Amino acid sequence: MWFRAVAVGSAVCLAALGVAGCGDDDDGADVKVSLSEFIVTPEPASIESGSRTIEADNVGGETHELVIAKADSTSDLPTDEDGAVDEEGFEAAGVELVDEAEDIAADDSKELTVDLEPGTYVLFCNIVEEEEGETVSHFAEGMVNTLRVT
Ligand SMILES: [Cu+2]
Repeated sequence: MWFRAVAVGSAVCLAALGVAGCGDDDDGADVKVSLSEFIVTPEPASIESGSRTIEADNVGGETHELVIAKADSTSDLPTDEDGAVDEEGFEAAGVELVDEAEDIAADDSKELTVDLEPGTYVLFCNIVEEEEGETVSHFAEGMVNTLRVT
């Protein structure tokens, strides 16, 4: 499902290359989510409900992803021993996975179109990597934020 949204997003991105670049505000996304080490910033942070396009814009230097989950707060998300979000545990925790855009390379962006009901959504990157023998969870490092839908 997200694959199709990604393909559309990439086509828009390619078409915009050389004209205005990718990720400019004029591409029609309702929310632009900036991803970097290790911050997730939605702009705006509050939008109205309905079918909305969300652009995940990797402005950092590493590959990131954007996962959208419906939960009252970040602390509702179940985590595993690495400090990463345990997406397998969503149902038991009453958290709903809405959509995700994976493998967004540095300077790249992907777009999702999602139906958003009023409430709180948690936006995070759930990449876990090994760095010099240590496990680094992007979520645990701070790649999480919330989006309010009214
Ligand atoms: Cu990340």
